[in-house]
Amino acid sequence: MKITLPDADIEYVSNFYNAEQASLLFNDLHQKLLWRHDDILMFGKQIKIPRLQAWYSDNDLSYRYSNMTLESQALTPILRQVQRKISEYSQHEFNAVLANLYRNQSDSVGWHSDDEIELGTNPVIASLSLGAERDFQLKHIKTKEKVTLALAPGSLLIMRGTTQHYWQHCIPKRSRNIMPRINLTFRKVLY
Ligand SMILES: O=C(O)CCC(=O)C(=O)O
Ligand SMILES: [Mn+2]
Repeated sequence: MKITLPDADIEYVSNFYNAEQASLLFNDLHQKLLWRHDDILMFGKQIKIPRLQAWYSDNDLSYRYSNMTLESQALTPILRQVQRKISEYSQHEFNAVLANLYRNQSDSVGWHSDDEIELGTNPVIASLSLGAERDFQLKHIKTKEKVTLALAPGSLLIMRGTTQHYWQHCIPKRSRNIMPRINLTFRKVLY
């Protein structure tokens, strides 16, 4: 399904993996990925980011953002299998995946665009959701138009074209209890 928004090209596939496959994948990745609790430099202080992360890439590409460098691991066979399925569907090549683990409702990611210089202009970002459903918000940087999409387990969100240039996105904290969620964002790092 196409999400129709100005200056964006966003596709949402609700059942990219069915419920059973999504739950198996969640359990496997939850147990086996090398989850790290990284620090971010904020106002001169090192503070823990509100989620766990793991960075996997071909060719040992490291990943720098917000003053952190994530050390790369080679993709596991399961990540490779997921990458292949997403590449086939999207007709796009990826060479890296950032995994996020939101342990509960207090974990989040703040407003940002996936606009790191290493991703080039108009990057294609494919984002697979597993575990609990979480709200994903988008905000246009000029008009401030805001939309909320609920990302269901097994769903795939593909952002293309100028999306990262005009829109920021976030996963907000919530006050009601929410179970863990894993998100895999596949990217193509150019150098
Ligand atoms: O968890 C999500 O759906 C989004 C994660 C994200 O925006 C990122 O890792 O850049
Ligand atoms: Mn992002």
